[in-house]
Amino acid sequence: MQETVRNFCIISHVDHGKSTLADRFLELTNTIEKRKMKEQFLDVMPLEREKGITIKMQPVRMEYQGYSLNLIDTPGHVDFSYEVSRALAAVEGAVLLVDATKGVQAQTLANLALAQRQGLTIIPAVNKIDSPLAKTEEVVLEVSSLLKVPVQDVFHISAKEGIGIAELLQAVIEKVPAPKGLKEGSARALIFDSKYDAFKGIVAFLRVVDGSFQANDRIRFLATKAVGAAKEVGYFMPEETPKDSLQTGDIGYLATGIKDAQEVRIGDTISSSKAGAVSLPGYQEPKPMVFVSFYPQDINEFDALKAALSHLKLNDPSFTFDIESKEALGRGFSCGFLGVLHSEIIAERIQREFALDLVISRPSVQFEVTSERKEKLVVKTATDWPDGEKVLEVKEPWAKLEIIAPRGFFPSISQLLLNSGGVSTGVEDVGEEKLLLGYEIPLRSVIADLHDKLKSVSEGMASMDYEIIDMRRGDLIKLEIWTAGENQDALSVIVPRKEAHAQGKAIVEKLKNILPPQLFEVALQAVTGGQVIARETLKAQRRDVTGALYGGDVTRKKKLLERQKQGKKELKIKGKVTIPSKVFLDLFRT
Ligand SMILES: Nc1nc2c(ncn2[C@@H]2O[C@H](COP(=O)(O)OP(=O)(O)OP(=O)(O)O)[C@@H](O)[C@H]2O)c(=O)[nH]1
Ligand SMILES: [Mg+2]
Repeated sequence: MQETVRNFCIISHVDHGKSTLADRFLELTNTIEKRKMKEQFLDVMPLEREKGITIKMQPVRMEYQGYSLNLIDTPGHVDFSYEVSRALAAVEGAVLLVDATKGVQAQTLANLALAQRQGLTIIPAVNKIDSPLAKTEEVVLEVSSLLKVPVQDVFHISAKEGIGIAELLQAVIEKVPAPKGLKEGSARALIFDSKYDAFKGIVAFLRVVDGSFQANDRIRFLATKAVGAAKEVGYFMPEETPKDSLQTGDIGYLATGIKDAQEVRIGDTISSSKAGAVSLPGYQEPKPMVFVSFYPQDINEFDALKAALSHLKLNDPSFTFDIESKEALGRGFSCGFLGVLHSEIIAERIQREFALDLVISRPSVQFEVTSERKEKLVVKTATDWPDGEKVLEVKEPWAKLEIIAPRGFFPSISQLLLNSGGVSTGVEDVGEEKLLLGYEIPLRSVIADLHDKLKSVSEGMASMDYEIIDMRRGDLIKLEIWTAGENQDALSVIVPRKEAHAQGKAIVEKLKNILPPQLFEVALQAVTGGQVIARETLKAQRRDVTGALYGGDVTRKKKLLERQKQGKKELKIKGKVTIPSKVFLDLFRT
């Protein structure tokens, strides 16, 4: 029954209590048995539970007072805002949650803007009112002025203590409109997420817009032109529970039986008609801006890594991967991500879910390099740098950064941003106590731990959100690391000219400490434009060639040492250092 369906999601800044609120809704509606309940129930991935953050959106259907309530819990971290935007396209309303101890923060604004752009009904609620640190009245005022609604319209809740939960759900039923859409005629549904299942094939997460889908229905994918049959349809309860059909306005899943990731795409429309169906507006695929190379530690596992990346992409279309190879590391992938945490999560998932050990490069941005001979070159890793050619211009991505912080931290935050190459674009008031600081800054500085630094200069009180604006000229050069006179290109990095010396020094020093001892002396050099700018020496290790000799045969001992000396000399000439993958691992770890 379309009239009794309500589709909504919970959005907020990271950690404001979305998943905990979802727990209370699941309890109130008896969707989960009491004895099975656990904190942040919808954070089903082990990685989410360990890190205490939501990474994937999670839909769940609840039956309550004659209504079918489809809730989608969303992540709050800035790297996962593509998840949020996909969830928002599947619903009519959003509960905007704001932590009473923190107030409005950067992703509160960003996610609210996304929801408003979708034209959703927004229901504001201030959470954690039980906390001794709660500044409930102040935060309610902040939220009411942000949304331009009366203070009475802002709900006061505690997701932890279960205060105000039934009233909030009642408001969802009353305020969020029932889904529109045509009951009769050909069926259309938006694929807002998907995952791979060894038995069911690719499972598409659907928002049915028009008509209905039954098991065994013939289906068509409008963008990819693939065809198939619905193997199974059902609801998220929250585990996949088969049903006879998915009705107009429903959120549920459809198992496609299809195994080829190219055929089932998030954002595509599934239709039941033979011809003529019009595609639903899909999603603007986000452009990855942070690049990290993944290499299998065991070079024989290249194909396994490729399969793992393909499977994960079904569950997260926002990262990209392209084959690359480096002499020292073999074949691997240059992968594009929406942020550093995003890259760490995918790397972790590969290691856990597919049992593959990886060598992971440092995150980098994508540069545009114009050299004398070539037109314009896209440089994702230092290996792509046009060696031996004159570089005329380098451009790098810049971001627009928004920081929300209590007034008192203004000086220390300004200093931090100045040191990171940021340019102030303005300051606005957010309520009485806080400021919204605008900056433009190289993305390179944002991904180099800016968030952690911001937290530390603001005692954890400041929050930030960023988005890419354009490419700008920068004074950047390639920094090479040489061992025994040989360029180890896998270790090259692109750095601002004025930081080259400090970074080069830091790398060779670290390399000296982690490189296993060699039989000959090894020069470790940082080189830019053919010039050595920093140097360390790894002393030769004297292997105990005489150890196996007992007694006092001095002449033999001498002879052996002599031979070793000679051997070393030869090694020094043709000496080649093979860097084990463990060293790359240690070196890339920040
Ligand atoms: N005191 C108090 N703590 C709460 C309340 N609601 C949630 N928390 C705590 O806040 C922390 C974050 O809660 P989550 O539910 O994981 O927050 P979230 O918004 O889902 O976080 P992300 O999904 O990572 O953005 C947890 O430690 C919760 O126990 C509340 O009403 N009162
Ligand atoms: Mg959560």
